[in-house]
Amino acid sequence: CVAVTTAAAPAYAQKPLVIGFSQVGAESEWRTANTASVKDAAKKAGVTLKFADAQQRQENQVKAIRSFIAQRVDIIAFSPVVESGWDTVLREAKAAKIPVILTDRSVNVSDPTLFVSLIGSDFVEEGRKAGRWLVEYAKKSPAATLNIVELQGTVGSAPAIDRKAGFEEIIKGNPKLKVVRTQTGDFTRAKGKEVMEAFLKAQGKSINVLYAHNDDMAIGAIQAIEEAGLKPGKDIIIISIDGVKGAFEAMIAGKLNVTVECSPLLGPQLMEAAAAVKAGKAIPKRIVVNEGVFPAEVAAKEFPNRKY
Ligand code: GYE
Repeated sequence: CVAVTTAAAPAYAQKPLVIGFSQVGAESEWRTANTASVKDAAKKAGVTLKFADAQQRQENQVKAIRSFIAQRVDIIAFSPVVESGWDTVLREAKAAKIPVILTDRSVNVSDPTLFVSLIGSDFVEEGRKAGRWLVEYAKKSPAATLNIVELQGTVGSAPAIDRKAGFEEIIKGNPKLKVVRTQTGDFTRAKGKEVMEAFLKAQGKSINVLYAHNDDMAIGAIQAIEEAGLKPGKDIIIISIDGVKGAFEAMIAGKLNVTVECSPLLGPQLMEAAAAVKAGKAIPKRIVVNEGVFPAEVAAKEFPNRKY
């Protein structure tokens, strides 16, 4: 006869973990790599991923989160396009007892229990690294002043706010370094090019340095600089952030001087954290990613090792 057992179902018979993930958009090479990392990691972990692209609009993210709540997913994960304005929808998730994990970007909320953890980079430190590279460059430059233009990321986003603050912290008090123009390029190539064209028009040949909050805007700006008859990487020194392949190609071509690494490969850590939360385990409130700085001199050697 066949024994009837009431023991708990074995692990392989358990329902797969369901994660609702609201992505910022597809604005940059970084973002494309980040999306691929999350999708790949979900597949490998046997997680059912409900993926929504917000096209860089907060209202779309709020809608996606509400739909994840209605579908009763196990975990909601999202990369918030901007920092503020999340209290209401996150309170709804909490009331529905669905844990929220933030990836990449942080939020500004009145109640810190509205999310379990933030997995992502230290953007202030990235801004500092960019600033430190420039301070070293300035020491060797014979120029009395270096006029800097800054291409900021998406207005109100954590990386734009923090990369600006970290950079300013390091360069302030250095009499040689002066930010003459700063404007958003929304983290895209097209906007980076457009805003750089406006900077060049307004400043003529007086721009010495471009600090771009991401590689894509720097790559767009490089086009604008070339079209203006100047040499990117020489007439204008260019510093950017992310470390995507396009940046390494630009460095190898001598058009970009340095990129500060920001890893988009957050998928595996997200899947691990989600499984732990589902199993009722405590996870750290902040999970930071380790990253480096790559000047143009090491670009050719490092290029084959780049995974995004
Ligand atoms: O640097 C930029 C992207 O949030 C860290 O978003 C991310 C930033 C990244 O569009 O390229």
